[in-house]
Amino acid sequence: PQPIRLADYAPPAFLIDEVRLDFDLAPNTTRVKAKLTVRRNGEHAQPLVLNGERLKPVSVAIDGRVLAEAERTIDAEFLTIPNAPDAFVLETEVEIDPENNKALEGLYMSGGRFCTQCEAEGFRKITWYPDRPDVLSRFTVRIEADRKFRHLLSNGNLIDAGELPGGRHFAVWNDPFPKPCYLFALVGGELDVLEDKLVTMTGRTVDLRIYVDPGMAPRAAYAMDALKRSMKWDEETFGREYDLDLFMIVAVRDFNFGAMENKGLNIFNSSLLLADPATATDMDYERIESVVAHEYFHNWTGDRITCRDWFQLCLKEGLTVFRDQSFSADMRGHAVQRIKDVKALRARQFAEDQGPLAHPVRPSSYLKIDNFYTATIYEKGSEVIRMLKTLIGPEAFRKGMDLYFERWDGHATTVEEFIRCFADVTGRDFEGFFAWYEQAGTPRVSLKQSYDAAARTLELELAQETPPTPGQPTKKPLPIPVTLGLLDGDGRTLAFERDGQAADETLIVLDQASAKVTLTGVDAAPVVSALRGFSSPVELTTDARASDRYVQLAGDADLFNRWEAGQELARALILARAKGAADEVSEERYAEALGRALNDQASDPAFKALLLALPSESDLALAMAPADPAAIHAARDALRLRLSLHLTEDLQRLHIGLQELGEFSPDAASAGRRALRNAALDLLAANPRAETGELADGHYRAAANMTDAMGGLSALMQIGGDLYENALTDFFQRWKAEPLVIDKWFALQARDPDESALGRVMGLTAHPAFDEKNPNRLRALVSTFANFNPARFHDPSGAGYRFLADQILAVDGFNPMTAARLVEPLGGWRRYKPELGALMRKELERIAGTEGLSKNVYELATKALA
Ligand code: BAL
Ligand code: ZN
Repeated sequence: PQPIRLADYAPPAFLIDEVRLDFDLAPNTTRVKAKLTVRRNGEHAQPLVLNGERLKPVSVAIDGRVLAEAERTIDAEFLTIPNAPDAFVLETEVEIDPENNKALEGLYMSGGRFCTQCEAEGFRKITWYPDRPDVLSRFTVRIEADRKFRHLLSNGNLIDAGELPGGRHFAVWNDPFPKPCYLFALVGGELDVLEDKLVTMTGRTVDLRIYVDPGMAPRAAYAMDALKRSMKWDEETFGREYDLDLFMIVAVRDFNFGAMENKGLNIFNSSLLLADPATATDMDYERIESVVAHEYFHNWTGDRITCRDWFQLCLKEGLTVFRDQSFSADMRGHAVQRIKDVKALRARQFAEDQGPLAHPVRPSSYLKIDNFYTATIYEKGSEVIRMLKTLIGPEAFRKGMDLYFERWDGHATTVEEFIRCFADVTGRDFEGFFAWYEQAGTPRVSLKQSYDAAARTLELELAQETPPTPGQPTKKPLPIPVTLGLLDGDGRTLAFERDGQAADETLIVLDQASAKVTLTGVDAAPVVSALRGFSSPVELTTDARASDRYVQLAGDADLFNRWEAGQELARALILARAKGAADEVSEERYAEALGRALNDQASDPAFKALLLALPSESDLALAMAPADPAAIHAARDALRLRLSLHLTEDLQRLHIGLQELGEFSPDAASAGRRALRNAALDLLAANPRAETGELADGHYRAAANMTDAMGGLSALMQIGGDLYENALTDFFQRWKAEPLVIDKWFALQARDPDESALGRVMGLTAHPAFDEKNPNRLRALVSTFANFNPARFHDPSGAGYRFLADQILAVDGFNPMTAARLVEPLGGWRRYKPELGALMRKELERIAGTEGLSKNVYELATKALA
């Protein structure tokens, strides 16, 4: 297959001003009539070429005249009309089969209801259309169906509805805002609805409706609350008001994405919408809040202003992630949110950057755009916006955003035009900054310090280097913002001067390969607190000593760096053990420091819970070359045991003291207390004594909410034995009617590091509750195993890799988008011990050599091997 290249972009040959769609819904034989008002875009003689896949043609007519077969060609991908007039009405009719659409792209059925997913290229499975984001059109949609499909929904406003003979009914929707077809949505089915209203900043009343499975409306209450807070936040923070009189969200169980920002009709994976204390964990609440906000924020960054082409995906995704992260920080606390965002960035994006699938925030070619909904485009895309804001300051950032909204409203645009808005409001040149969009790889920044006590100066020597990535052997220097402060030996903020200006903190922009910065007026030998708040997405190495890290862990004014210091210390201890050089004295010192941090009454429980969590095994694997997952697992467990022994009394005290007596509340402070209590239990469980088993079992049985139930179950998993097996059975029996909870049951077993886990996971694929056609269930078992159980996935026999490859090949037969997302864990094969790498490679070769592979899996498997 030939790649699609950014350099080949050409404007659309034809534009569509109006679209009228008529759906006659039936599970196996849905008829779709499309009436498009088409006009030639510029002077040219190109044919009209419309995308269309898996469509059964019924008719094609221009200006009312049915075309003869010789006047058009239809193949597996296109409808081509060579001699189209300059302006005309094209009417087509096709038949589609939603019931058998298991790729979950286009129109399909989930739980007996019709629903759609069109981003990126699903609309072409509904009707013939120029399926590209720069063709914006006004849509009117008539839906007709049997009355048992009670709610018939589409984008915009309902303009007509009524009953029809034969037990049928219809609804007509009009969306006044021009949009690309990837934002089209349709839903048809029996649903319950939770309703609310919101008065906007200009006094308009917007109806809010969340549609869910019958009986589930109470579980949408938190999503509704999050939606209302998001709408107000976007008004207050970015001056953005909602533009239609109605905003709808629909929850579906079978969904490839997390959620989708269709104009006025968001469709959500039910796992990111439904919550109550009994069935959802605090992490679920947190994710619901952030994804509801994310999809809502797309209304301006994605819908009102969209992407010219799919290479610009980060224009809407990176920016919208930045907006949702900022919202979550305002809702839940900036430091804790930042730590969680950086953990996710490192786990997913840094790993991506270190492997064969590394790509820039704005890639320049692809086979399947579906493969680029990646951590790089989303999370690193957000980091780039964050750096932009850091570099120009919050006021100029807001002005640039205002200009962007004003200049590009109603258009499909590019990253260049976005950045131009900031250049225009600041008068600054962003040419160097643009490299952040075009250059893949995680920059490595080094920092050396030298203090001159007599002169009271601190000299900082900074250097940067970005390692080669596929297709980019050499890299240029990037403008890297490094926020930096100083501490004295007791952890107190140490003031200094930079260029004669007194400061507690300063921003150094490293935009050359290396630079020297001198700080003056430094009264004592300082501890340097660099890259505060993780001011850029880089790997920082410094010449800081362990003693400096302890000072930071105890008292850095920047909470991110307090946490980071703890992680650095733990990482070094675990890696030393993994290499056979355990430093027990330092381990004790670390345990003592952690104990002091835990007893710090001033700090937030959510923050302490993060301090208690050691770096993940995948984080550690990135820091070990070549990575040895078994050694990392054993070393990390050994340090956990030491901490558990050293901190037993502190942990027990926390576990008792944080017991919840009142009613459950999902707010951040309550969630933080539960997080700390469960983190304490988790560490206690690293010490498999009989008492710990009883404690974990008691915790599980006394749990009054899902957070605590999962905390108990997870602790029991570490201990194993009958208590664990009985709790697993109990959990399944109790929750077998709740798919979202049963997903947790599968996921928990998938991340069990016990030697029996691979056999158990393989056995679970034959469990009556396992359904590979449901992406949530598939991800719960297979993706959790491959991504979060390194000790067992990297079984020396290669059986873990073989299991994953078998799953990828099976799922590729019906859902290529979801199958392709499973390839990444094999992609890192070069980073592992040679004997493991060879086995991973073998499975990639088996995948790539399979006949009939989808473009999605082919692209990732071949790139991973290259
Ligand atoms: N646009 C795809 C889903 C999301 O990022 O919101
Ligand atoms: Zn998004």
